[in-house]
Amino acid sequence: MLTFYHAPHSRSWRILALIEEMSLQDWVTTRPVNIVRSDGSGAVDPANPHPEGKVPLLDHDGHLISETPAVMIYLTTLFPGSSMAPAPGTPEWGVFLTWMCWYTAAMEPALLTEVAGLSHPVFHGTWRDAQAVTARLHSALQAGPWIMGDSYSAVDLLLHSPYAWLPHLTPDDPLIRDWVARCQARPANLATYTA
Ligand SMILES: N[C@@H](CCC(=O)N[C@@H](CS)C(=O)NCC(=O)O)C(=O)O
Repeated sequence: MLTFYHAPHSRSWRILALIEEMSLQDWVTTRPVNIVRSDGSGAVDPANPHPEGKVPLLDHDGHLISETPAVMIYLTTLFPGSSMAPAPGTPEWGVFLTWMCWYTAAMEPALLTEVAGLSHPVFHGTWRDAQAVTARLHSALQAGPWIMGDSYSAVDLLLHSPYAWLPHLTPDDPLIRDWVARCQARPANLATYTA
């Protein structure tokens, strides 16, 4: 049994959107939970088994899978054959894994340090900065129309999400702005963004 723990207006909307894109609603039960918000509101929900009280979390028969890219990789591997990820084990899947890990190891930290107004040589040496993120996305989108080429995938869903959440961070780059708009126009994203 698969149970997805979700909090409205949080990072977990991306998993909700993936479930919608892959039509997994009959396989995954979504369970809304409370979380502590950055303004101090909310509370840790005793119904949420995440060890830190966070979302997203996927429970597969008692095994807990957290971290958004891990949940995305897990679901697209468990249910292969959708357009949201290349077939597991192929070279294209290796590229897919690279983008998933790059998001969590470089893109999100770079954008968050920018939001926090912080810079440090150690940060730059590890995850670079927002300009480097822009350059990497621009380069990938030159072939386009999606990050991995012809087909929208979980990579687009994940990588456009900080710009959907914090639009002022979107670089003034037509390739990136148009891609973000195309991602946001996906019916699954429109249906789940505020859910
Ligand atoms: N690196 C995690 C971050 C998860 C995360 O921080 N989620 C926030 C919601 S946006 C949360 O659950 N916060 C509750 C808390 O900090 O207690 C991921 O990408 O899945």
